[in-house]
Amino acid sequence: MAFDSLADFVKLLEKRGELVRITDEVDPKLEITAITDRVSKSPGGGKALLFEKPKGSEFPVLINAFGSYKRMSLALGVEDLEERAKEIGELLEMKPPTGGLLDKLKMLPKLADIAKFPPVEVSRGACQEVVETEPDLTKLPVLTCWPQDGGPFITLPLVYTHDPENGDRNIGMYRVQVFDKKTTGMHWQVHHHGAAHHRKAEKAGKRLEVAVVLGGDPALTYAATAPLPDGVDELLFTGFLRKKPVELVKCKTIGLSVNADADFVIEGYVEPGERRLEGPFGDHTGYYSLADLYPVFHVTCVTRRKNPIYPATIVGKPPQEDGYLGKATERLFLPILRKVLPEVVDMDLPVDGIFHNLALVSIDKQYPHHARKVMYALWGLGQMMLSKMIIIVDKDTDVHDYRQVLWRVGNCLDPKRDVVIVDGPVDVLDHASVAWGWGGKMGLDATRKWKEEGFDREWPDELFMTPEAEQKAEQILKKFKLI
Ligand SMILES: Cc1cc2nc3c(=O)[nH]c(=O)nc-3n(C[C@H](O)[C@H](O)[C@H](O)COP(=O)(O)O)c2cc1C
Ligand SMILES: [Mn+2]
Repeated sequence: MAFDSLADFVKLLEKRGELVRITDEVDPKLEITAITDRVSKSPGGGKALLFEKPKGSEFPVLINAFGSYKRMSLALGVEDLEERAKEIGELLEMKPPTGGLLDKLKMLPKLADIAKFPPVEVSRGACQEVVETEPDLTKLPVLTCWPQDGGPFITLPLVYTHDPENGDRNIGMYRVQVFDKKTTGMHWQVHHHGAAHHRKAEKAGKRLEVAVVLGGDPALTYAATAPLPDGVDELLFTGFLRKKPVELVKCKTIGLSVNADADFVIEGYVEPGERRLEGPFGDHTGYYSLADLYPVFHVTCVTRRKNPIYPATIVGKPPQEDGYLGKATERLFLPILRKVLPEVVDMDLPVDGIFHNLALVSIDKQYPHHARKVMYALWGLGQMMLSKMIIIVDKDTDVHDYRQVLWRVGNCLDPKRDVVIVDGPVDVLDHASVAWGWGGKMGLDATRKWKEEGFDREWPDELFMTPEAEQKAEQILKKFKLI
């Protein structure tokens, strides 16, 4: 179920007909993006691509490897994402055994599973087969994605840091702009855990050690994008996803340990107080995120496999590869969200609504203004705080069917009564908000309105045909080959 390396995942993709090798020379500057953008916008997300001859580098580039529902599932070791979502639900449902020995025994496999999750230190790792003490990032096939980008960007990095106060580890995916052989930007946004570690280090006037890791088991790459709660270890989550602990090796020049199966490890540090202009960058909004001041990463060493694969992605106008990483989060985190908000029946974050900017949520409405309670709760819950628009519907609406949602909004909403406008934090990538990092938010209550909510008119019934007439219709339609 777990992959020993990124190369192993490539092998599986190839076996399943999910990968195309591009044997022609292609430039990582714009050309790889132009090709991948077309492929990822083809029906179902197209194929994963392995660019074997990126111009100017000896390392092959893997891209769009997560870019379909099937490949995203395979990356997590399952045929269908829902299998992993179900497991998370079951884990959270675990209750103390009330019955006898049999009841307790039934719990054992699950508990054994949990005991297997934590990462383990090993003495050697494939990620250190080659050690380059004179690091040169320009040897990597780093993509310059869009014409107005500020330079080349590492787009699928796992950024390791430790909390300077309590030592908690964090791994986040934060893009890395390569400035020169040994220096990069560090684009951890203010709401994310890497930035929190950096704030603490700066407050203490301390250097923060950072490792930027590329490749290894794709389950960990996904975990770096997942909105885990503060202090929850991405490696523990990965151990759970892959049913095998992540093996760690000590870095050569810094005190961190990283996943031993990685393809590349870039070791270094961020100095307190140092900033440099980062960006612009063609972003997942489909617009350029503007250049801004961000911390600077100084590279002390690069280690790698003998034959590494350079993993990459591009972002831009949706749909693209990141949409499938996002869909994995939507499915895997629904059971967790429902632990806090059990009234939530389902949720859809449409890729074209720029994911968390627009959330469609169905609820089992139990009391007046229940929809508002859910909106406010979501605006206070982890990265859902960045949602700009939340649409709440009753549980009989399928939130994945956007036509149904529009039909409810068109019908069940009085804008004067049912729209909630508040202020709050928004994504720093949001260019329309009144200010950087905060702005307006809108909640639409498209549920059926109740008398207790002040609705004193009669709410009409929806149209449904009788079962008898439906039966007759079925018979006639079949007979005259109308269906
Ligand atoms: C392809 C991709 C690129 C991303 N780039 C960034 C980025 O540059 N900066 C950032 O703060 N978050 C970025 N994110 C989002 C974070 O990875 C995500 O919010 C994650 O949960 C952060 O981890 P954390 O909660 O441990 O901070 C990106 C996500 C993806 C899928
Ligand atoms: Mn985290």
